[in-house]
Amino acid sequence: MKLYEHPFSTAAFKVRAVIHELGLPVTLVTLDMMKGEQKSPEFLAKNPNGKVPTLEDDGFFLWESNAILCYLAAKKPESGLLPADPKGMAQVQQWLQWHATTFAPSTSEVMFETIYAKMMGRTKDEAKYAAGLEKVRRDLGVLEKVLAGKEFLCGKLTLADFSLVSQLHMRAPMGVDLEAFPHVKAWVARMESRESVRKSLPPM
Ligand SMILES: N[C@@H](CCC(=O)N[C@@H](CS)C(=O)NCC(=O)O)C(=O)O
Repeated sequence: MKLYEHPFSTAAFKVRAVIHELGLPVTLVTLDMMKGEQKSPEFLAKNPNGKVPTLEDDGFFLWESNAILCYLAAKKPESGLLPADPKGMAQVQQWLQWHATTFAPSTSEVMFETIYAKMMGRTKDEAKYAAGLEKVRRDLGVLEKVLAGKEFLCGKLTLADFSLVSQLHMRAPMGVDLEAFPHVKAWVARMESRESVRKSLPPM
């Protein structure tokens, strides 16, 4: 298998972490995003969105990081990262969809006004930043309630933890403080202490 990715892509980070967690043989292919390799005709034939991460497995191409996580976990059902029982499976899907529809958009708003604005050499739009931060705090409040008395979102370690925690690894430059969310803070520390996650973090 090959994973087309970039070290600074949040969506690729969680896929790398799950690859390490499962011990799957996957070759990383880093695209030169500054040169626009992700929009080359050759790459668009693999993923018409021109985005990373994209997985290639013996002629089969798959994009959207959460779908890739499910595909990889399905190759190792014994890992329990994607439970097979209806409730367990649906609960993981619930969190993957909440990631895609809610938490990735709110954290991306904040990333856009901090990390990306700096990279693009423009000043931060304070109003947009404040609005994004408010949404992130709303979402952290949801995670805080769910994580009270639990080590992981679904009770035991699943894809949900890898997917959601990936939005927070750049919390310092994003100006996101977890002090008011002690259960989230402990969960992030728990996830970031895993070798699979540590090995996948971008070079900062
Ligand atoms: N929803 C997608 C997001 C993918 C995405 O936005 N990837 C970014 C990097 S994090 C990308 O490739 N951007 C390049 C571009 O849009 O040209 C997923 O979860 O895989």
